[in-house]
Amino acid sequence: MHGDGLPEASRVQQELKELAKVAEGDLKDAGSREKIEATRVHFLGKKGLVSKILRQMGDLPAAERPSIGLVANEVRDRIEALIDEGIARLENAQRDLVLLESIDVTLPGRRQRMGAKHPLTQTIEKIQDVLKGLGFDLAFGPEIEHDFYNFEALNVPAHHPAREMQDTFYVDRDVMLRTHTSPVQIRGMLALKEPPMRIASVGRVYRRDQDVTHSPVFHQVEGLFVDDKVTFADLKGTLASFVSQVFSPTARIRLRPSYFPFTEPSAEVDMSCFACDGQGCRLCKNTGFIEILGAGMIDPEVFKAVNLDPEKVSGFAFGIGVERVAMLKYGISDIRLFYENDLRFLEQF
Ligand code: 2U9
Repeated sequence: MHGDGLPEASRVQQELKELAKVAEGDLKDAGSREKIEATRVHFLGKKGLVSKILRQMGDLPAAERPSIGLVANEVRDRIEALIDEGIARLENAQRDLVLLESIDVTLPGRRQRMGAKHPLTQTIEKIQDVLKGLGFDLAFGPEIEHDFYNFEALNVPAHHPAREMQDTFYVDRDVMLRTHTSPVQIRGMLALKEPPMRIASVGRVYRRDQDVTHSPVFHQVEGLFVDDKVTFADLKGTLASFVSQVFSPTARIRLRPSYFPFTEPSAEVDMSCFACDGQGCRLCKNTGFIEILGAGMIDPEVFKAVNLDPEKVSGFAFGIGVERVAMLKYGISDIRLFYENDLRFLEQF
Protein backbone atom coordinates (compact mmCIF):
# COMPACT_ATOMS: atom_id res chain seq x y z
CA MET A 1 0.00 0.00 0.00
CA HIS A 2 1.11 3.51 -0.80
CA GLY A 3 0.53 6.69 1.13
CA ASP A 4 -2.77 7.66 -0.64
CA GLY A 5 -4.42 4.40 0.37
CA LEU A 6 -4.75 2.95 -3.11
CA PRO A 7 -3.19 -0.39 -3.87
CA GLU A 8 0.10 0.11 -5.73
CA ALA A 9 -1.24 -1.32 -9.04
CA SER A 10 -4.23 1.04 -9.10
CA ARG A 11 -1.99 4.00 -8.42
CA VAL A 12 0.28 3.13 -11.34
CA GLN A 13 -2.75 2.63 -13.60
CA GLN A 14 -4.06 6.04 -12.53
CA GLU A 15 -0.71 7.66 -13.31
CA LEU A 16 -0.67 6.10 -16.75
CA LYS A 17 -4.15 7.34 -17.55
CA GLU A 18 -3.25 10.81 -16.44
CA LEU A 19 -0.23 10.71 -18.74
CA ALA A 20 -2.56 9.97 -21.64
CA LYS A 21 -4.63 13.04 -20.77
CA VAL A 22 -1.58 15.30 -20.59
CA ALA A 23 -0.30 13.91 -23.92
CA GLU A 24 -3.71 14.60 -25.49
CA GLY A 25 -3.54 18.25 -24.35
CA ASP A 26 0.02 18.65 -25.67
CA LEU A 27 -0.75 17.09 -29.05
CA LYS A 28 -3.95 19.05 -29.59
CA ASP A 29 -1.97 22.29 -29.63
CA ALA A 30 1.09 20.91 -31.44
CA GLY A 31 1.65 23.22 -34.41
CA SER A 32 4.69 21.53 -35.94
CA ARG A 33 6.19 18.14 -36.75
CA GLU A 34 9.05 18.95 -34.31
CA LYS A 35 6.62 19.59 -31.47
CA ILE A 36 4.83 16.30 -32.18
CA GLU A 37 8.12 14.40 -32.30
CA ALA A 38 9.25 16.00 -29.04
CA THR A 39 5.95 14.98 -27.42
CA ARG A 40 6.42 11.41 -28.69
CA VAL A 41 9.91 11.21 -27.20
CA HIS A 42 8.66 12.81 -23.99
CA PHE A 43 5.97 10.15 -23.46
CA LEU A 44 6.91 7.08 -25.48
CA GLY A 45 10.69 7.42 -25.93
CA LYS A 46 13.14 5.04 -24.25
CA LYS A 47 13.55 7.49 -21.37
CA GLY A 48 9.97 8.73 -21.68
CA LEU A 49 7.35 8.94 -18.97
CA VAL A 50 5.47 5.78 -19.92
CA SER A 51 8.68 3.75 -20.00
CA LYS A 52 9.66 5.22 -16.65
CA ILE A 53 6.45 4.05 -15.02
CA LEU A 54 6.78 0.63 -16.60
CA ARG A 55 10.30 0.30 -15.24
CA GLN A 56 8.88 0.74 -11.73
CA MET A 57 6.74 -2.33 -12.33
CA GLY A 58 9.71 -4.43 -11.28
CA ASP A 59 9.10 -3.28 -7.70
CA LEU A 60 5.52 -4.58 -7.72
CA PRO A 61 4.24 -8.03 -6.87
CA ALA A 62 4.21 -10.29 -9.97
CA ALA A 63 0.43 -10.78 -9.68
CA GLU A 64 -0.25 -7.06 -10.25
CA ARG A 65 1.95 -6.66 -13.31
CA PRO A 66 -0.41 -8.00 -16.01
CA SER A 67 -3.22 -5.53 -15.20
CA ILE A 68 -0.74 -2.64 -15.33
CA GLY A 69 0.74 -3.95 -18.58
CA LEU A 70 -2.74 -3.90 -20.07
CA VAL A 71 -3.35 -0.26 -19.18
CA ALA A 72 0.18 0.67 -20.29
CA ASN A 73 -0.50 -0.81 -23.73
CA GLU A 74 -3.80 1.04 -23.99
CA VAL A 75 -2.15 4.32 -23.06
CA ARG A 76 0.69 3.76 -25.57
CA ASP A 77 -1.82 2.95 -28.34
CA ARG A 78 -3.89 6.01 -27.45
CA ILE A 79 -0.88 8.34 -27.59
CA GLU A 80 0.29 6.81 -30.90
CA ALA A 81 -3.17 7.37 -32.37
CA LEU A 82 -3.12 10.99 -31.20
CA ILE A 83 0.30 11.43 -32.83
CA ASP A 84 -1.03 10.03 -36.14
CA GLU A 85 -4.04 12.36 -35.97
CA GLY A 86 -1.78 15.33 -35.26
CA ILE A 87 0.46 14.50 -38.26
CA ALA A 88 -2.58 14.10 -40.55
CA ARG A 89 -3.97 17.43 -39.37
CA LEU A 90 -0.68 19.16 -40.11
CA GLU A 91 -0.43 17.57 -43.55
CA ASN A 92 -3.99 18.63 -44.46
CA ALA A 93 -3.31 22.18 -43.36
CA GLN A 94 -0.10 22.16 -45.39
CA ARG A 95 -1.96 20.90 -48.52
CA ASP A 96 -4.72 23.53 -48.10
CA LEU A 97 -2.05 26.18 -47.94
CA VAL A 98 -0.43 24.94 -51.18
CA LEU A 99 -3.83 24.82 -52.93
CA LEU A 100 -4.72 28.29 -51.74
CA GLU A 101 -1.44 29.60 -53.15
CA SER A 102 -1.82 27.81 -56.51
CA ILE A 103 -5.53 28.63 -57.17
CA ASP A 104 -6.26 32.12 -58.36
CA VAL A 105 -9.57 32.77 -56.67
CA THR A 106 -9.93 36.07 -58.53
CA LEU A 107 -10.18 34.34 -61.93
CA PRO A 108 -13.69 34.47 -63.47
CA GLY A 109 -15.45 31.06 -63.35
CA ARG A 110 -15.88 28.88 -66.45
CA ARG A 111 -19.51 28.99 -67.51
CA GLN A 112 -21.22 25.59 -67.43
CA ARG A 113 -23.12 25.06 -70.68
CA MET A 114 -26.75 24.29 -69.95
CA GLY A 115 -28.25 21.28 -71.70
CA ALA A 116 -31.84 21.28 -72.95
CA LYS A 117 -34.45 18.71 -73.83
CA HIS A 118 -34.36 17.32 -77.36
CA PRO A 119 -37.02 18.98 -79.59
CA LEU A 120 -38.73 15.58 -80.03
CA THR A 121 -38.84 15.08 -76.26
CA GLN A 122 -40.30 18.58 -75.86
CA THR A 123 -42.93 17.80 -78.50
CA ILE A 124 -43.80 14.40 -76.97
CA GLU A 125 -44.11 15.91 -73.49
CA LYS A 126 -46.39 18.68 -74.77
CA ILE A 127 -48.63 16.18 -76.60
CA GLN A 128 -48.70 13.89 -73.55
CA ASP A 129 -49.71 16.76 -71.24
CA VAL A 130 -52.55 17.77 -73.55
CA LEU A 131 -53.80 14.16 -73.85
CA LYS A 132 -53.66 13.69 -70.08
CA GLY A 133 -55.68 16.89 -69.71
CA LEU A 134 -58.26 15.45 -72.10
CA GLY A 135 -58.66 12.41 -69.83
CA PHE A 136 -56.46 9.81 -71.57
CA ASP A 137 -54.24 7.42 -69.63
CA LEU A 138 -50.75 6.98 -71.09
CA ALA A 139 -49.82 3.44 -72.10
CA PHE A 140 -46.67 1.82 -73.45
CA GLY A 141 -45.94 -1.52 -75.06
CA PRO A 142 -43.27 -3.67 -76.72
CA GLU A 143 -41.50 -2.44 -79.86
CA ILE A 144 -41.15 -6.00 -81.13
CA GLU A 145 -44.68 -7.17 -81.78
CA HIS A 146 -46.61 -10.22 -82.79
CA ASP A 147 -48.59 -10.16 -86.02
CA PHE A 148 -51.86 -10.45 -84.07
CA TYR A 149 -51.41 -7.16 -82.17
CA ASN A 150 -49.72 -5.20 -84.96
CA PHE A 151 -51.94 -6.26 -87.90
CA GLU A 152 -54.52 -9.01 -87.37
CA ALA A 153 -56.48 -7.37 -84.50
CA LEU A 154 -56.37 -4.05 -86.36
CA ASN A 155 -58.22 -5.46 -89.33
CA VAL A 156 -55.21 -5.31 -91.61
CA PRO A 157 -55.93 -8.30 -93.81
CA ALA A 158 -53.27 -10.81 -94.85
CA HIS A 159 -52.54 -9.24 -98.24
CA HIS A 160 -52.94 -5.60 -97.29
CA PRO A 161 -50.09 -3.44 -98.73
CA ALA A 162 -49.10 -2.32 -95.20
CA ARG A 163 -47.97 -5.88 -94.50
CA GLU A 164 -45.66 -6.07 -97.49
CA MET A 165 -41.99 -6.75 -96.89
CA GLN A 166 -41.01 -3.29 -98.10
CA ASP A 167 -42.99 -1.56 -95.31
CA THR A 168 -42.34 -3.76 -92.31
CA PHE A 169 -39.12 -4.89 -90.61
CA TYR A 170 -39.77 -8.57 -89.93
CA VAL A 171 -37.96 -10.52 -87.21
CA ASP A 172 -39.78 -13.71 -88.04
CA ARG A 173 -42.82 -14.66 -90.10
CA ASP A 174 -45.19 -13.60 -87.27
CA VAL A 175 -42.90 -11.23 -85.36
CA MET A 176 -41.95 -7.71 -86.42
CA LEU A 177 -40.87 -4.25 -85.27
CA ARG A 178 -44.20 -2.51 -84.66
CA THR A 179 -45.24 -0.28 -87.53
CA HIS A 180 -47.51 1.86 -85.33
CA THR A 181 -48.37 2.20 -81.62
CA SER A 182 -51.89 0.83 -82.20
CA PRO A 183 -50.96 -2.62 -80.74
CA VAL A 184 -50.60 -0.84 -77.39
CA GLN A 185 -54.32 0.03 -77.55
CA ILE A 186 -55.20 -3.53 -78.56
CA ARG A 187 -53.33 -4.81 -75.50
CA GLY A 188 -54.96 -2.06 -73.42
CA MET A 189 -58.49 -2.99 -74.48
CA LEU A 190 -57.83 -6.70 -73.87
CA ALA A 191 -56.56 -5.86 -70.38
CA LEU A 192 -59.33 -3.41 -69.42
CA LYS A 193 -62.12 -5.65 -70.82
CA GLU A 194 -64.89 -3.11 -70.07
CA PRO A 195 -65.48 0.45 -71.31
CA PRO A 196 -64.95 3.29 -70.69
CA MET A 197 -61.43 3.07 -72.11
CA ARG A 198 -59.29 6.14 -72.64
CA ILE A 199 -55.85 5.07 -73.80
CA ALA A 200 -53.06 7.17 -75.29
CA SER A 201 -49.95 5.41 -76.58
CA VAL A 202 -46.60 7.03 -77.22
CA GLY A 203 -43.45 5.54 -78.64
CA ARG A 204 -41.08 4.52 -81.40
CA VAL A 205 -42.36 2.81 -84.51
CA TYR A 206 -40.49 1.29 -87.44
CA ARG A 207 -41.10 1.36 -91.18
CA ARG A 208 -38.94 0.63 -94.21
CA ASP A 209 -39.12 4.17 -95.43
CA GLN A 210 -36.45 6.83 -95.81
CA ASP A 211 -36.31 10.36 -97.28
CA VAL A 212 -36.22 13.95 -95.98
CA THR A 213 -39.60 13.60 -94.27
CA HIS A 214 -39.51 9.84 -93.46
CA SER A 215 -37.20 7.96 -91.12
CA PRO A 216 -37.12 4.16 -90.60
CA VAL A 217 -37.61 4.91 -86.88
CA PHE A 218 -40.00 7.61 -85.82
CA HIS A 219 -42.40 8.44 -83.00
CA GLN A 220 -46.14 8.21 -82.88
CA VAL A 221 -48.83 9.25 -80.47
CA GLU A 222 -52.27 7.71 -80.66
CA GLY A 223 -55.45 8.23 -78.70
CA LEU A 224 -58.39 5.86 -78.30
CA PHE A 225 -61.72 6.36 -76.55
CA VAL A 226 -64.29 3.59 -76.18
CA ASP A 227 -67.62 3.86 -74.36
CA ASP A 228 -71.27 3.00 -75.01
CA LYS A 229 -72.25 6.08 -77.08
CA VAL A 230 -69.14 7.68 -78.52
CA THR A 231 -69.87 9.71 -81.66
CA PHE A 232 -67.98 11.30 -84.52
CA ALA A 233 -68.83 14.66 -82.91
CA ASP A 234 -66.91 13.56 -79.78
CA LEU A 235 -63.93 12.83 -82.05
CA LYS A 236 -64.15 16.23 -83.73
CA GLY A 237 -64.42 18.08 -80.42
CA THR A 238 -61.46 16.17 -78.96
CA LEU A 239 -59.30 16.84 -82.05
CA ALA A 240 -60.22 20.55 -82.13
CA SER A 241 -59.19 20.90 -78.48
CA PHE A 242 -56.03 18.82 -79.03
CA VAL A 243 -54.86 20.85 -82.03
CA SER A 244 -55.60 24.22 -80.41
CA GLN A 245 -53.61 23.22 -77.31
CA VAL A 246 -50.65 21.66 -79.13
CA PHE A 247 -50.32 24.32 -81.86
CA SER A 248 -52.20 27.55 -81.27
CA PRO A 249 -55.49 28.62 -79.64
CA THR A 250 -56.62 30.06 -82.98
CA ALA A 251 -55.95 26.84 -84.97
CA ARG A 252 -59.07 25.39 -86.63
CA ILE A 253 -59.43 21.87 -87.98
CA ARG A 254 -60.91 20.47 -91.19
CA LEU A 255 -61.71 16.82 -91.86
CA ARG A 256 -61.42 15.06 -95.22
CA PRO A 257 -62.73 11.53 -95.83
CA SER A 258 -60.03 8.91 -95.91
CA TYR A 259 -59.47 5.19 -95.43
CA PHE A 260 -57.69 3.20 -92.71
CA PRO A 261 -58.35 -0.53 -92.14
CA PHE A 262 -58.88 0.03 -88.39
CA THR A 263 -61.34 2.94 -88.53
CA GLU A 264 -64.66 3.43 -90.33
CA PRO A 265 -65.47 6.12 -91.23
CA SER A 266 -61.95 7.53 -91.41
CA ALA A 267 -60.69 11.06 -91.85
CA GLU A 268 -57.51 12.94 -92.55
CA VAL A 269 -57.36 15.99 -90.33
CA ASP A 270 -55.95 19.32 -91.48
CA MET A 271 -55.33 22.36 -89.30
CA SER A 272 -55.44 25.98 -90.38
CA CYS A 273 -51.93 27.05 -91.39
CA PHE A 274 -50.18 28.70 -88.43
CA ALA A 275 -47.94 30.70 -90.78
CA CYS A 276 -50.79 32.52 -92.56
CA ASP A 277 -53.78 31.59 -90.33
CA GLY A 278 -55.60 30.07 -93.31
CA GLN A 279 -54.92 32.87 -95.79
CA GLY A 280 -52.64 30.77 -98.00
CA CYS A 281 -48.85 30.90 -98.08
CA ARG A 282 -45.74 28.96 -99.15
CA LEU A 283 -45.88 26.64 -96.11
CA CYS A 284 -49.45 25.46 -96.80
CA LYS A 285 -48.94 25.60 -100.59
CA ASN A 286 -51.67 28.27 -100.75
CA THR A 287 -54.37 25.93 -99.38
CA GLY A 288 -54.60 27.62 -95.95
CA PHE A 289 -54.48 24.17 -94.32
CA ILE A 290 -51.81 21.64 -93.29
CA GLU A 291 -52.42 17.91 -92.89
CA ILE A 292 -51.64 16.99 -89.32
CA LEU A 293 -53.20 13.68 -88.26
CA GLY A 294 -55.44 10.75 -89.11
CA ALA A 295 -58.52 9.61 -87.21
CA GLY A 296 -61.82 7.76 -87.34
CA MET A 297 -64.44 5.67 -85.58
CA ILE A 298 -63.06 2.29 -84.50
CA ASP A 299 -63.94 -0.41 -87.02
CA PRO A 300 -66.37 -3.13 -85.77
CA GLU A 301 -63.80 -5.78 -86.79
CA VAL A 302 -61.31 -4.28 -84.30
CA PHE A 303 -63.88 -4.50 -81.50
CA LYS A 304 -64.55 -8.16 -82.34
CA ALA A 305 -60.83 -8.95 -82.16
CA VAL A 306 -60.69 -7.68 -78.56
CA ASN A 307 -63.93 -9.39 -77.49
CA LEU A 308 -66.08 -6.26 -77.44
CA ASP A 309 -69.55 -6.19 -79.00
CA PRO A 310 -69.68 -3.51 -81.75
CA GLU A 311 -73.47 -3.33 -81.22
CA LYS A 312 -72.92 -2.25 -77.61
CA VAL A 313 -69.80 -0.08 -77.72
CA SER A 314 -68.41 2.59 -80.01
CA GLY A 315 -65.22 4.55 -80.05
CA PHE A 316 -62.83 6.78 -81.88
CA ALA A 317 -59.09 6.74 -82.44
CA PHE A 318 -56.53 9.09 -83.88
CA GLY A 319 -52.85 8.98 -84.68
CA ILE A 320 -50.20 11.62 -85.12
CA GLY A 321 -46.54 11.54 -86.10
CA VAL A 322 -44.36 13.34 -83.56
CA GLU A 323 -41.58 14.23 -86.03
CA ARG A 324 -44.13 15.81 -88.37
CA VAL A 325 -45.54 17.93 -85.52
CA ALA A 326 -42.05 19.03 -84.47
CA MET A 327 -41.01 19.80 -88.07
CA LEU A 328 -44.09 21.98 -88.54
CA LYS A 329 -43.83 23.66 -85.14
CA TYR A 330 -40.15 24.54 -85.53
CA GLY A 331 -39.94 24.90 -89.32
CA ILE A 332 -37.52 21.97 -89.86
CA SER A 333 -37.25 20.63 -93.40
CA ASP A 334 -35.08 17.51 -92.93
CA ILE A 335 -36.16 14.79 -90.48
CA ARG A 336 -32.57 13.49 -90.16
CA LEU A 337 -31.59 16.60 -88.16
CA PHE A 338 -33.46 15.08 -85.19
CA TYR A 339 -31.18 12.06 -85.03
CA GLU A 340 -27.72 13.47 -85.79
CA ASN A 341 -27.14 15.09 -82.38
CA ASP A 342 -25.47 18.10 -83.99
CA LEU A 343 -25.22 20.71 -81.23
CA ARG A 344 -25.55 23.56 -83.74
CA PHE A 345 -29.06 22.21 -84.42
CA LEU A 346 -29.99 21.11 -80.89
CA GLU A 347 -28.83 24.38 -79.28
CA GLN A 348 -31.65 26.20 -81.04
CA PHE A 349 -34.35 24.58 -78.89
C1 2U9 B 1 -56.88 0.99 -82.48
C2 2U9 B 1 -57.81 1.32 -83.43
C3 2U9 B 1 -57.60 2.38 -84.25
C4 2U9 B 1 -55.24 5.02 -84.89
C5 2U9 B 1 -55.22 5.89 -86.10
C6 2U9 B 1 -54.41 7.08 -87.78
C7 2U9 B 1 -55.75 7.10 -88.08
C8 2U9 B 1 -53.37 7.74 -88.58
C9 2U9 B 1 -51.04 8.18 -88.85
C10 2U9 B 1 -50.70 9.57 -88.45
C11 2U9 B 1 -49.35 9.90 -88.97
C12 2U9 B 1 -49.83 7.39 -88.65
O1 2U9 B 1 -47.61 8.46 -87.84
S1 2U9 B 1 -48.48 8.46 -88.92
O2 2U9 B 1 -47.96 8.13 -90.17
N1 2U9 B 1 -52.12 7.64 -88.14
O3 2U9 B 1 -53.64 8.31 -89.60
N2 2U9 B 1 -54.12 6.37 -86.65
S2 2U9 B 1 -56.57 6.29 -86.92
O4 2U9 B 1 -56.30 4.17 -84.98
C13 2U9 B 1 -56.46 3.13 -84.15
C14 2U9 B 1 -55.54 2.80 -83.21
C15 2U9 B 1 -55.73 1.73 -82.36
C16 2U9 B 1 -57.07 -0.17 -81.55
